[in-house]
Amino acid sequence: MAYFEQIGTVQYEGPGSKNAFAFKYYNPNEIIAGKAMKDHLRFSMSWWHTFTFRGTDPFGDVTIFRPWDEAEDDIERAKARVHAAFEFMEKMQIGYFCFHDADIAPRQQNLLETNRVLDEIVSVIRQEMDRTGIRCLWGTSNCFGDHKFVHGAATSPNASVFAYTAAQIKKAIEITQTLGGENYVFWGGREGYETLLNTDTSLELDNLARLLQMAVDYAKKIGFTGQLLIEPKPKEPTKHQYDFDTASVLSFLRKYQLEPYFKMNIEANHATLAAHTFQHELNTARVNGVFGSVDANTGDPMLGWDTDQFPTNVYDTTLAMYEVLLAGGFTSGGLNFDARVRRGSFQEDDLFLAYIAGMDTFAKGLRVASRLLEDSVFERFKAKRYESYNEGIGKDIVGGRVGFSELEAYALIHGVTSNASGRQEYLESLLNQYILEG
Ligand code: XUL
Ligand code: CO
Repeated sequence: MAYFEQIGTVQYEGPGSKNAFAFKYYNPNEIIAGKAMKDHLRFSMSWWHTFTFRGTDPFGDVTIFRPWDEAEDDIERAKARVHAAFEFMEKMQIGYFCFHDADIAPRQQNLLETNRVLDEIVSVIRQEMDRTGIRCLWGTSNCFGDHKFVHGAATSPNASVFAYTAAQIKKAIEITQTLGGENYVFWGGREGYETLLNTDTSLELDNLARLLQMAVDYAKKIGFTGQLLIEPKPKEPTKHQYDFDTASVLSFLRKYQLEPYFKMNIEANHATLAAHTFQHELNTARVNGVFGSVDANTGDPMLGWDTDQFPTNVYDTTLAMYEVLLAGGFTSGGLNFDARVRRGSFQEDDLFLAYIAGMDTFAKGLRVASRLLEDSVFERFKAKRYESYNEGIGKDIVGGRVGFSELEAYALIHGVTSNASGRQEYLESLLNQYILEG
């Protein structure tokens, strides 16, 4: 059964097109900087926001009624979603999907039954993957939604919840492996605290590290070769999430000697919630060698919560793709649209329009970023700005050849040379010029 009969495969028609159901900037096979756009961007669909989100918010009930949700039986519903999802990805020319265990298959009375149903749905997904060639970017486990996770999962004060979390993640890694997932993501859903008055942060963080080490060991044991990723987020649902941002995740990983095994899955709206720009988070991951993948969305600048909107700001996507290109591009990672249509955008075709908007905005960002790099616009400026470290005393500082005494002797004789302008406004207008012209 087809769920989107009235919509054909979305094609590239170029910036002049007035067809709402066409790409204006995303041309999958066009070569940009030596690589096809589809290989640069590695777009992925999030199962949860695209196929299970039904428009609810804290104030309101379901607004989204999908034809694939009509079956009474929840296992039949899960299977219908698989077929709808693959039809959607094929028509959108999206090569990857990401999933939580909980959104591909309904939870059952106990772990054994839940795992059995998971296997049943995974085999339907596998068939669809074989039919279409669409691949799994990453899998993850939902260790936050169910009531047992009320006080956290690996950081719960209840050891049996820790054990259950481990069992759930074990299964999620196994099914990710069965689906050929290129990564496995840890998002610390409720790993954080509401108040320090009842929280032993030291034990909770040790336990979180223990769980991650067990995951590393188990992945190795079963030969899962996908990249393990951590997705930082500063708050929501808890007041303080331990994986606050890239810098705090890095210091945690370093403390527990886990850094070699993990990279970052950077989410745009999570960066905003941490009072960072998306570019900042990507930059921190890149310069520390832990850039992995991206959850592509945007927040609303007026709202302090995770709105998971489709990204439509070319300025942000340009700077994001600039960092991605500087990082050498995606390897196992990709651009997963961890984004959902607004509650009011409840028609099926809104899903297409939303993904077209997000994909075109990133495609445009890629085009501009690659031209900025081709012309070394900021690189040339930066090279000049730091040139005092290429010779004389600067070269000795970075070469580790001088200490305080030598530098004091130098300062006494030479004082300081004059500083140069940072030219911020000029650089910002150059960026505008590239965005507007390209
Ligand atoms: C939550 C979030 C998740 C993770 C996977 O804010 O972004 O969807 O990406 O659990
Ligand atoms: Co996410």
